[in-house]
Amino acid sequence: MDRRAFLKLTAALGGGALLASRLEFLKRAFAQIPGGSLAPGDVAKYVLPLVKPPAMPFSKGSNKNRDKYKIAVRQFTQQILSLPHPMTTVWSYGSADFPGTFNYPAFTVEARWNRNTQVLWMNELVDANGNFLPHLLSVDQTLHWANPPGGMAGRDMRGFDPAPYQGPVPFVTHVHGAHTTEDSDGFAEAWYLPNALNIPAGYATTGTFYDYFNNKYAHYWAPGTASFKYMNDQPATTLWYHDHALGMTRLNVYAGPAGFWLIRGGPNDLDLGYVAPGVGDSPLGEYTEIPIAIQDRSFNVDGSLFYPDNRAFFEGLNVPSMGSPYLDIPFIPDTACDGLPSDISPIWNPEFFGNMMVINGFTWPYLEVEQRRYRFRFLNGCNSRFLILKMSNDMPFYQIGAEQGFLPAPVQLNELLMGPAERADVIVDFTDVPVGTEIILQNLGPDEPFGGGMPGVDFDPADPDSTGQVMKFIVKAASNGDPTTPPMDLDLPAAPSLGPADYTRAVSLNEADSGSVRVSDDGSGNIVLDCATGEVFGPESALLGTLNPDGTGNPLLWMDPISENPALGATEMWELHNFTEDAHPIHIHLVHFEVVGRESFDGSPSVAGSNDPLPWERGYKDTVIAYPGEITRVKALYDLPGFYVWHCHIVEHEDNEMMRPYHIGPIPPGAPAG
Ligand SMILES: [Cu+2]
Repeated sequence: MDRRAFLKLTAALGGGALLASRLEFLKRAFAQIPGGSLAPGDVAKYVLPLVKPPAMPFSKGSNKNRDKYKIAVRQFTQQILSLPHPMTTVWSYGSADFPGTFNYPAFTVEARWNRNTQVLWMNELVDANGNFLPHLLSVDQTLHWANPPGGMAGRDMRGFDPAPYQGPVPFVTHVHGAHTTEDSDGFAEAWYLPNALNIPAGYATTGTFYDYFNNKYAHYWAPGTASFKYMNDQPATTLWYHDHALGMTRLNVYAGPAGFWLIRGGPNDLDLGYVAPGVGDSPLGEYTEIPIAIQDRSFNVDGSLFYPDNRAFFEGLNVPSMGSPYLDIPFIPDTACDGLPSDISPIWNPEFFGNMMVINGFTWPYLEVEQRRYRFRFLNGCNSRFLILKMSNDMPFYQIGAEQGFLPAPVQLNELLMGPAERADVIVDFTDVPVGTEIILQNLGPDEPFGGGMPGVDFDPADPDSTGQVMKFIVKAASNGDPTTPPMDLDLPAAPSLGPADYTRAVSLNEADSGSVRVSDDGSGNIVLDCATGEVFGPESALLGTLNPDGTGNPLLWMDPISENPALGATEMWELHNFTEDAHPIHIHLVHFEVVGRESFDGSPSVAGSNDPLPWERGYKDTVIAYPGEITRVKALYDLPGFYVWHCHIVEHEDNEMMRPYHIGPIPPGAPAG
């Protein structure tokens, strides 16, 4: 029995059997991935040009020491689907001083190495009258979430109202991969509501850690805002910014707000001679350096974003177009088996896979490229989906950088594997491609959770008619000479390696099934409560944790005391033990880490293809794929004191316990966590 089959069998003893049968069911029942009322086949591909997000303009107050921005998140409509489909209501960021800068995805923050960026982040999810706007999507109040209705005593706790939350939206922005002090990191409990006129009485308007940081550092943040400072004192690289509010990141990010944050200059940068859009440049102009955010989304025929509003969707049940079968189990706060309360959230879905590809805010765009080289900074901005990018004509990518800077040397690749939140800085050379050639950027990753392995061998690749296509390149003649260097000739200025670790820390990735809901198929395909003979329903959540002395995982909740407490200035090796049956992209805030290698529990070779770091993992990273049944080792310097988080970047997992706070240095007495 191979290891993958073994994992499947062991998983079948828990909730995995239901999951497996669900996937089989979906494959039988659908020609394509279920989503909203708009079918992907009804959206024309390659009719919209790729948008190249221009640079975010400065606000007043910038000086020779610091760039200053006022960046608000607002609600607006944007044409995302190909015509004649309607516009989509989305959220995104823009400069509060320049109304024309609001766009999904957001304009790019261009930061200079070692130069401070000060951002006043403004939650402006309000209507024209100053009243709050409710969420575009269904917020599950039964997760451990921000919970403003809980008031000061009940904020940042689990709620018990199974109805979708209709109140003002908590929001806090995190610059993913930024090296910042704790108060500027966007800690999940540092959220704040918009400064709306009609906040219901008794609601908490700020998260626990917003108040903690505001008081500790005497920030005097105005209501509905937080001012964060970024030092940009890290190797030049591709970061991105997005929401991080507790228990609702999946929804806040899916609604649109995200943008690139590029750091340029310093000892670990190289002027490669490519041209990126600047402040005031046209998003449809011609550039040779282009950030490309890839996101899967589903839509309804009215143009609105579709995201599931019930757990049954995940099970492949209660899909309106299919009638029955249905999912009939008790959810929180109802009573389940043995007189125990149900622990299954009614709305949350364990993963979500959109059925259309949205690239820089357009469905399946095209890009005209000249016969020359281009630098693309790819971001996997999907909620759950792992991407395997490939050019339809088999032309290579030359990867030069990962999340935290340049690789030690360029790597030629025919496929780019990217977990959620990973970035790949690549050069593509169209010089010798004949004029008129059309190349599809394909996706061979699965339309379901990823566990490693090869498309077509270990899993079915994405639907070739929809999510298997990303965008199209159309080659035209060069208008000028190409001043850039052939990629394999580049001498990259990668940052030096870390020294040996001072401390090795074992942590775990776990999945939990229900403790009180047991179910069976009633013979008609319906899944119903069956306390007497049913099997355990799952998954209930995914959890990080520590390792028990016997080598098993010790799952911990978000609210459990801090267990990862590196000394200030320590270099630590973290060993990520993945006890689940899926791969998880693990992100550690603040630090840039080296991938040291992988080791399977049973001694077989890593499903990654090598136990050594893969060639594109040899630069610094901030997000790493931890494969099932394996230990993944990462080493980093923990060099600033304070509270940070580490989490899975499958944002559905992150929102339901697959995130833990950690603290560097002694935990201050009286701090709200520890
Ligand atoms: Cu995960």
